[in-house]
Amino acid sequence: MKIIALSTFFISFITLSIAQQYSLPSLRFEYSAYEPHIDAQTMEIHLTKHHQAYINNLNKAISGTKLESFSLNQLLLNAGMRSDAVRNNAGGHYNHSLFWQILAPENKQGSMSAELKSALEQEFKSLDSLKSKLGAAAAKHFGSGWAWLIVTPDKKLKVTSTSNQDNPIMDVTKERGIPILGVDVWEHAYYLKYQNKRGDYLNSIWKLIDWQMVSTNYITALNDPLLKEIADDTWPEIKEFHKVMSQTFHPAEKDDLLPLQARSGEMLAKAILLKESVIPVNYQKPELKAAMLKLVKDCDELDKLVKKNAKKIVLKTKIIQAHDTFHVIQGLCKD
Ligand code: MN3
Repeated sequence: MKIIALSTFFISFITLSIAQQYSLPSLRFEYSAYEPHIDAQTMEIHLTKHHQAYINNLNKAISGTKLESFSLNQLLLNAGMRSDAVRNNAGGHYNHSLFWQILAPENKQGSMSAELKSALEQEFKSLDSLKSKLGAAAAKHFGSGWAWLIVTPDKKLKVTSTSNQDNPIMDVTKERGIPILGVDVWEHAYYLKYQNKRGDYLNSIWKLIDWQMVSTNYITALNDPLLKEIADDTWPEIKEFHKVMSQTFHPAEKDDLLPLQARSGEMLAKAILLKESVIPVNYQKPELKAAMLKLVKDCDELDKLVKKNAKKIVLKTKIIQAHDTFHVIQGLCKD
């Protein structure tokens, strides 16, 4: 009996330690603390019913799949490859977690850091102008969605909006970056108190924004490796080249030259596309241009050797060289 109990315990322990289970975060203050701008009932239903439902549905959607071992950021980054259930509910969980974090009652808010203040002034001239930009992005949004203040891959601030539970981390979004402030523009966020007066809700929400928290998010976002992942993701030509390089180079390492022999022309074409692509702003430097030219030259030589039926050892030496050049390019794309 004891043995069975112990092994059952052990199995559930193992399952628990591998499976990713999301859970509801706590609010920083009581439901009523956000009044009169957001009423207690709205806060409670929003957190315990709406947010909880995103979490339940997300856990259900990933349960028993390889997505259980993915981080939330990984789920968001490649949202375009996920089911609607994962995309909507991972977004719903991330977006609401950020929303609760940046809200605080008027007398409990910290002040804005000098860094964020200066970045805001540089981008928007004044806090008032940011508020009206973000308010306009939210107000003109058709249907349900979010308005955002994000840090872009080139480390600038930008106002954007997304539909449903999408957010700017996702590859399905046009303007990408890490959100540091998000405003929920779903009716469930304001309807009990404001009914159809979305504009009044949007004016009031500013009274609840904790700028100290947004300042912390700003510094965190600037240093977050996720920003580089988003930048790479917005450079499709390097992803495309990387794919064909790894699918030909790794077999070649094991003396299987067939994939390379079949795809050397494609590799050359993708190296040319890469050289001619728009390099993300924060990677632009002369060494990178030079390395990309060298890559085209390497791939061109490789393609010619393949077409001349060169010996395996010659092809292998040459693809190692092209692979080294690509490594130089990747190295130059680190901040
Ligand atoms: Mn909501």
